[in-house]
Amino acid sequence: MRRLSIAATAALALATSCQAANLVVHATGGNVTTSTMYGLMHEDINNSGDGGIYAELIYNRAFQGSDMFPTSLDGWSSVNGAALSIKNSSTPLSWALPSSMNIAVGSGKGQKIGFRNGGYWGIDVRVQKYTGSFYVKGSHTGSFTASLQSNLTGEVFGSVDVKSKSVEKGWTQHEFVMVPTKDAPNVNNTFAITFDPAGVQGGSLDFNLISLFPPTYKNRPNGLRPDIMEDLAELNPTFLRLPGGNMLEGNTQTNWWKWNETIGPLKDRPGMANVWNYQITYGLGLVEYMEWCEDLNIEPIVAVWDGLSLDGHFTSEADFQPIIQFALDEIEFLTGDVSTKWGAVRASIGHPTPWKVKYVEIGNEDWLAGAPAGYDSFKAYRLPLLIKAFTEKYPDIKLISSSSVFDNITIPAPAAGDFHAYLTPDGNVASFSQFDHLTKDNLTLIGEYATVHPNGGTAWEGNLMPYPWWGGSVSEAIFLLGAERNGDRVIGATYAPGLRNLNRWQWSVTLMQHSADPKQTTRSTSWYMLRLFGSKIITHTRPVTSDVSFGPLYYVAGNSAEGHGIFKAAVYNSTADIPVSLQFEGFAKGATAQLTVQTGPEDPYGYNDPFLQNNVVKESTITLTAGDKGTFEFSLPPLSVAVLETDGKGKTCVKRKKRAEALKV
Ligand SMILES: *[C@@H]1O[C@H](CO)[C@@H](O)[C@H](O)[C@H]1NC(C)=O
Ligand SMILES: *[C@@H]1O[C@H](CO)[C@@H](O)[C@H](O)[C@H]1NC(C)=O
Ligand SMILES: *[C@@H]1O[C@H](CO)[C@@H](O)[C@H](O)[C@H]1NC(C)=O
Ligand SMILES: *[C@@H]1O[C@H](CO)[C@@H](O)[C@H](O)[C@H]1NC(C)=O
Ligand SMILES: *[C@@H]1O[C@H](CO)[C@@H](O)[C@H](O)[C@H]1NC(C)=O
Ligand SMILES: *[C@@H]1O[C@H](CO)[C@@H](O)[C@H](O)[C@H]1NC(C)=O
Ligand SMILES: *[C@@H]1O[C@H](CO)[C@@H](O)[C@H](O)[C@H]1NC(C)=O
Ligand SMILES: *[C@@H]1O[C@H](CO)[C@@H](O)[C@H](O)[C@H]1NC(C)=O
Ligand SMILES: CC(=O)N[C@H]1CO[C@H](CO)[C@@H](O)[C@@H]1O
Repeated sequence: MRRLSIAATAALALATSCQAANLVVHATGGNVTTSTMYGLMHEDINNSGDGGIYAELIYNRAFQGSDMFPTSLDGWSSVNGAALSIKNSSTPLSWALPSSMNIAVGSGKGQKIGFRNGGYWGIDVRVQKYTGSFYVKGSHTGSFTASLQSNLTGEVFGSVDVKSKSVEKGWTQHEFVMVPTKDAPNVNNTFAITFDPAGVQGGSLDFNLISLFPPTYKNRPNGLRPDIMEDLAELNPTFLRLPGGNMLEGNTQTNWWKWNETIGPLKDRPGMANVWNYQITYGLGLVEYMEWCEDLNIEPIVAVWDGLSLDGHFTSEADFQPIIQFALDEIEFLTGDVSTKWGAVRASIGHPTPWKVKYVEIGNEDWLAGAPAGYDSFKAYRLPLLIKAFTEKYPDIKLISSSSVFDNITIPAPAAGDFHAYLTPDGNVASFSQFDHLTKDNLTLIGEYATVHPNGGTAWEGNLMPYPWWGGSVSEAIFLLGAERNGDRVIGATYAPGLRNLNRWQWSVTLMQHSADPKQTTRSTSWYMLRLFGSKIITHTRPVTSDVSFGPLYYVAGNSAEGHGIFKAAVYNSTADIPVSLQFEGFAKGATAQLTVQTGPEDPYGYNDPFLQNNVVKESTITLTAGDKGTFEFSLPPLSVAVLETDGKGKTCVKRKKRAEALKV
């Protein structure tokens, strides 16, 4: 990995870096923004869904498999000599879960036998309520013992007896609640189910869908991990792009994310061969994504499949009608009232009240897989036909094409685009003015961005950096300032991907990292930068006049919904502090503002390390009082990110002007 220190190279640019900036934020002009700027994106990439935000603790809970990832006993091991095997029963639990685990009683006498599971690289055991269930088939009298114990010492932290209802013919579900009596000192624990072999008639029992949940965010059944959700909530996000990027597309024309198979009881969800090298359960399904949005009070951006898979194949025009119908049905499922076909299905699984969907995205990165033929088919019929169908049936939904005007496409009205940017720090900064060229007719989402390579390390095949790093995060801030300056034309921006399990991953640079151990849930440097930028929403941009051009200081200014003045800035490629004199037109001497400044470690490549549990981002907030003409004086250090908000006092004439403006509208 090449390391071109940002601070060191910046010395060359020193000549301009000490210059003070005198900025005037005008009280009129500018544009109303979409005010959805900072969002979230979820991609089920290397156990960020299963084993990540989805709180299920049991690994391979239902023996789901595919041609790519054959059904296996991965994650399971025997207790006291029970013989475990995969069985495809002639009476499976469901069409979706054809395989189950057979436990042959064998010769073990007197001792309880059974099986254990080590979770997704461990299980966090604490004195809290665990909710579990499992299906059994086979004649068994007596009880099952569900327990959590250390895999290192054998110490049992919690256990519960569940009376057997199991019979020879047919599957019965057993449910239980367990509260361990002690916190485990580490995550090296297993969950086990054991039973007395003497109670078994017929030599064996079949088990399937063995599930265990810790408490979830807002106590949702089949819900999400509270610590990760709390960290996401703290970002004050406005939307979630779901269900993902590449995962939506799938690997082939038969293996893609089928929303209709991700809903309803878990036993009706077959799962899929994920594009990131593992089978997913579909436990985190369409409804769970909507509940995620509901719980964070954010807008879903629902991406629908548009016929392209990652192997480059795409649906022909002759066969395209079912693809359109499938996408329309998905939105009917979400938004239709109970008298519609799919609205009734939604009601039947416990959600009679329709959700609201404001944005639908068509496909994912259609410019990439199978290009140029795939992209040509997108431009020729896949995109236009879907736009036409949605415009007719759902005229109020804002449509987003998976490619943007920066990807060589003229997007048919009224759709917007989606631009993805994985750049170097210098690349981010160079993109600062990119969105200035959009017109009101070319709105765009920035559906994915992240700094993944250091400067000079631009080869896509090259190693990604191990984690987001502070210099990269500052450059992302500048990229985002460029987007916010055009907040009337940029719908929003979302860092991608969001999460990475430290035990299994192939994309290292993610907003957060996690493992079974909540102590390792890590807020990256970019997470801190985004928390600061997301904490203040500019609902109206304002023109700024300045006596210096952009660089090394970059900024945007505007108003919040309450009419407070907001100024966001970042400093890149400077070795000296930059004195800033910031005047908000219409503010008087004595007005006050809060200024929060973030700086990083001396080494711009410093990062937040889940194994050290450190935080390299320093943040401080001070109150400033305006001098003459309502001017705030402060200075911003090299590689810093800052947000200033006036407290709204001392701006009487702005209020009058705003009122006059409002009347004009
Ligand atoms: C407002 O939008 C127009 C284009 O629609 C743009 O030219 C202008 O720079 C914007 N003003 C601000 C302050 O962002
Ligand atoms: C069970 O069925 C799956 C396909 O659903 C197949 O891949 C697997 O080989 C079968 N296993 C056994 C033990 O028959
Ligand atoms: C439990 O410990 C054994 C060896 O002590 C190891 O082989 C096994 O992988 C561990 N299981 C889990 C789930 O950690
Ligand atoms: C405990 O579990 C962690 C996480 O899975 C693993 O990295 C570690 O090797 C385990 N320790 C022992 C002693 O098994
Ligand atoms: C879900 O929809 C796909 C595409 O129309 C279809 O092939 C599949 O059979 C459906 N699944 C179920 C369970 O109905
Ligand atoms: C842009 O798209 C058009 C139409 O699909 C194609 O003919 C042209 O080659 C493309 N240009 C570039 C630079 O990709
Ligand atoms: C930062 O400074 C270095 C050295 O002068 C220069 O190569 C690089 O282009 C600068 N980056 C930006 C984004 O201005
Ligand atoms: C996840 O990431 C690792 C590490 O890059 C990679 O080797 C692996 O193929 C990915 N998938 C699985 C299932 O481990
Ligand atoms: C590249 C592109 O799609 N540009 C479009 C932006 O919007 C204007 C106005 O609708 C179109 O004329 C352009 O083609």
